[in-house]
Amino acid sequence: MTRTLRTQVAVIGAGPAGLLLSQLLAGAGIETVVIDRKDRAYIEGRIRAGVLEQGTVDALSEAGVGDRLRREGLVHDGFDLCFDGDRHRIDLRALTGKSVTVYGQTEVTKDLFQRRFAQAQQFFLGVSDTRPEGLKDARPRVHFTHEGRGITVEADFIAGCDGFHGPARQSIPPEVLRTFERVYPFGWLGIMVEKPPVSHELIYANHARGFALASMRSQTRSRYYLQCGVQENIADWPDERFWEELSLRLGPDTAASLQTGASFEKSIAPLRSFVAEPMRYGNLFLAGDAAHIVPPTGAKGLNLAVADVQLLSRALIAHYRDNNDHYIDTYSQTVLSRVWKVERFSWQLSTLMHQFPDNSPFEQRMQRAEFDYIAGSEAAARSIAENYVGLPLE
Ligand code: RFL
Ligand code: PHB
Repeated sequence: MTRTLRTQVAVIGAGPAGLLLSQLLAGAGIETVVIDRKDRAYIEGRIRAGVLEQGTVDALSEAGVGDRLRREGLVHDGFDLCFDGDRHRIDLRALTGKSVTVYGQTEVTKDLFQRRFAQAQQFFLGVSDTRPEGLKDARPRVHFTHEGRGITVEADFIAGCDGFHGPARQSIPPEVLRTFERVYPFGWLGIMVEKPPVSHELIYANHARGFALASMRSQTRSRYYLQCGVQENIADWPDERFWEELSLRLGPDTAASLQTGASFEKSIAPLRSFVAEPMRYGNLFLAGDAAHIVPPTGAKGLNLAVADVQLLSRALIAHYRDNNDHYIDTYSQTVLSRVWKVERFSWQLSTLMHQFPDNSPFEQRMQRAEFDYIAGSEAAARSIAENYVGLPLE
């Protein structure tokens, strides 16, 4: 028999977007039910983002999960762009007065889960057959199966925080939904290793052999990426080959201080730009990767999800607390205007920093000219910096 539950906001997805939304709403006394098709250990272990904008750090602090982040997060005042061995530091602090914080998405989700469980939040994890329904009704519903039992959550609103492959966006009628997409002709091969990072700041490198990124999670744990073919097989990338290729792409000076070791995570991620419009349909709101994807070059995906949720929580809180639907009515437009700017930055940095298989010699010279312009113009460098530290919410 199907069990029916009632709540104010049904949240599909317990990634950073769904967990933070639930937490921000709880702070205003608004009740949520959060469901996810994966279990907690899986979600917490998913290695993804590493760089948080100041606005993201502030939002997490406001949600009561800023303590460990402030203690363990590494504050970075700049990063390096390298082009064929030439190196230019983007001084974030000097150019914008702001910095970014290196703190893994795994840690963000652990902190949020811990806080939500401490407050006995209602979760259904490991569900299947998630199906949103009645999006234009006053009481929309989410149906799913949990531990073999059918469950229906009836709510005032549904928040689709279920990532790129989730069912929320797909439940918007095709005649309403418009999507915009660019798939890049390469992926990123990423590894994690228990060794101190090669440099105390991030290095993004465009080398004739392809892009490379030197990143980190802590003073003792490094994260490295290499541009690779989307169809490549991880088995063809034993650690030795990875280190050899990374050394070539970072150049001899940097490679001299590279500490190598056995990787404990290795995966290939495709690169994609994607936007779905609108981000609201009836009483369904999309937030995070459910509505948009950016290539990881600008480190924006998680930050964009957090910004969406800040605006969505403001809209829902105004609805319940002040009976004011202005922010609900303008949510999609407000969020999309920022999303498109962040898409532009991620696309620009990806286009500058990768080797494109069918780039003509002209396009190669354009990349070089853009790097030289950034390296020689404070205005150009500031434009990169202000996007990297995060654009204002609206
Ligand atoms: P998530 O994290 O994908 O969470 C969605 C959740 O929805 C669940 N779900 C369902 N639940 C119920 N029923 C269904 N049918 C469901 N289908 C799906 C999923 O199980 C999942 O738990 O989306 P969210 O919350 O919007 O968060 C977005 C971020 O995870 C993502 O944008 C970032 O990880 C992107 N990203 C980066 N972002 C940054 O801001 N800085 C970075 O440095 C950065 N680096 C990266 C990245 C993403 C990467 N990959 C692998 C895609 C580096 C990489 C390699
Ligand atoms: C990461 O550390 O995973 C990372 C850092 C910067 C990026 C993308 C990923 O642009």
